[in-house]
Amino acid sequence: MKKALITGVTGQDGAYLAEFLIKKGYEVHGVKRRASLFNTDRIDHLYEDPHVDNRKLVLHYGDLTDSTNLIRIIQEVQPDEIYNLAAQSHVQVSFDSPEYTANTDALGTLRILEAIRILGLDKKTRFYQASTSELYGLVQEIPQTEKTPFYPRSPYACAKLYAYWITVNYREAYGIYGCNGILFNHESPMRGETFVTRKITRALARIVLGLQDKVFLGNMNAKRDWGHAKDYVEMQWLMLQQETPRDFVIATGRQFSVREFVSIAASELGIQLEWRGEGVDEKAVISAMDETVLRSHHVGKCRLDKLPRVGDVIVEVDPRYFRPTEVETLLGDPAQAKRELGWEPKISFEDMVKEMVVEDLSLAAKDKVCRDNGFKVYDYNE
Ligand code: NDP
Ligand code: GDR
Repeated sequence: MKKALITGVTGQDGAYLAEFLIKKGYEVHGVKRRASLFNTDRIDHLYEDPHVDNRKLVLHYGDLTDSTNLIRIIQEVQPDEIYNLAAQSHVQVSFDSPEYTANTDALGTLRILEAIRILGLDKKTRFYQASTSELYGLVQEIPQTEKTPFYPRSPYACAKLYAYWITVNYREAYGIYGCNGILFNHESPMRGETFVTRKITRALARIVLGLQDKVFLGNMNAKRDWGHAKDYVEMQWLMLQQETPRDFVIATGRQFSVREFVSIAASELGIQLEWRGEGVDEKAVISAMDETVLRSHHVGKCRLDKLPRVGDVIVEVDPRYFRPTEVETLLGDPAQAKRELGWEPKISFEDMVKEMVVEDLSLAAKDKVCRDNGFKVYDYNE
């Protein structure tokens, strides 16, 4: 039985990858951080009691900023494959915490590669590095391929640039099987709530149920190539199954703006939007509403008694979400992955948005039922 070690197992990709590898018959080990609250929500369905023999998922406390801890875990597990998904992954937060981001995202990667070398696992353990389309930043070519020059635009992207090159360097210097997956944005119902897609689907679901009035966003013109996380973790595994290690762009080849994402997500809930104003004065106003669309979704016992109305402003721009240096446009060309790995994304952009909206509507409906029945619900917007 193969053993895989996943750093960042409690994150969006970690959860999908752990499930995928368990289904493939792997014994999966995950590194989770100590937190004052439970942080394993995304993998609770995979959790097994530590008293059970032959567990498929084993969790270890650890942190990418702690070398000795990483060396010990890797020595204990002796993994065939390491997937380095752990990172301070929020671009805007990296402007607030640049040093921590560099320590985790750049040096954390080095620490794992050094651990592989120190422990003499360089011929046994294959290494996957979660690289990113943010490396292209101020894009030099459209669409972006494995050969497009990098131009990082945030402390996050600069840290990931180091991680990219140190992975290439350890491959060339020591013969470690190390690959970079240059993944474009990928989303899902498990996406963190402060990334723009999930922020939008969560807010719209709460707006239609009367739990909040509007949502504030930043740069509406930013364009991204958004795929589904479930499709992308399969690629992470495929990259480690090849004869020779290589770096791959993983993308859909389609691009939408933040504004388009909002409109498509809103129409899933039966809301048509009209965009008014420009820049910081831009707003989305409800121009039509078809209640039957909303009622066709499953909302359990939730009362639909506080629906928004035509004319309501439900999206406004707040400059606090503008970034000091922005990545305006990203569009990937996944031709190499298609040609050499036979990979194609299975879930379309439209189906992904729908899945996210439906899941967030169901979560919002639970909150609404609690609230209607007198239970206090924790609300980020209060
Ligand atoms: P998430 O933010 O959802 O997950 C990040 C994971 O890293 C969490 O498990 C988090 O733990 C963990 N983590 C953060 N800091 C540390 C640390 N110091 N030590 C140990 N663990 C830590 O990210 P995604 O799942 O979306 O992304 C996975 C990886 O892929 C990241 O490296 C990201 O930068 C990269 N990437 C993501 C893309 C995307 O669109 N999703 C695109 C391209 C690259 P906790 O749960 O405790 O916070
Ligand atoms: P990104 O994702 O920075 O591409 O990084 P995010 O969803 O945060 O932003 C995408 C674009 O939307 C614009 N935007 C907003 N973003 C957020 N978070 N909140 C807002 O209110 C908002 N309004 C507009 C942003 O300015 C940006 O242009 C993600 C992360 O998963 C990284 O870890 C990963 O490496 C890259 O994707 C590929």
